[in-house]
Amino acid sequence: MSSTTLRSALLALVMASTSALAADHEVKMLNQGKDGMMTFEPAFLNVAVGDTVTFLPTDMAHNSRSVLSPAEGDSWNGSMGEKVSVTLNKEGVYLYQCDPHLPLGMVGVIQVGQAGNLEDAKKHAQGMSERIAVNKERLSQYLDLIK
Ligand SMILES: [Cu+2]
Repeated sequence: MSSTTLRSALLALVMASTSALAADHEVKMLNQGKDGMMTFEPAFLNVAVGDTVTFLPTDMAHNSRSVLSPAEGDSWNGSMGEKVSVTLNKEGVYLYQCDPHLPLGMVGVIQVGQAGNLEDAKKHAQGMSERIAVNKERLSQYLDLIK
């Protein structure tokens, strides 16, 4: 076997095992969580490219809708009280909210791989903050967890 053939065989193996290991992360939508009233839990996730995030209607009167994704990144728009899943294939920062509870600070942040669009995300978060009346600090606290 030539070294080039060996290398591509190894690469194929690595790619196959990476996709086989893609994780599914669960985020609960809660009336009351460890961050207070009306929260996603966990509201910050750092996941690998290709991982899936599933939002669970643990309490019913919530939804999850993405409001900022990196270029060509997936977006999602969950219905009220419905489970919604998204597989994140593009690196970057994703911001999402619960539509009825944005004023109560029900927001979340997902980092996938490198946070190349962090400045865009922070700028977008400023606009969101203007519409948050309670628990305003959450969004910036979650953004501060980005590495
Ligand atoms: Cu909500």
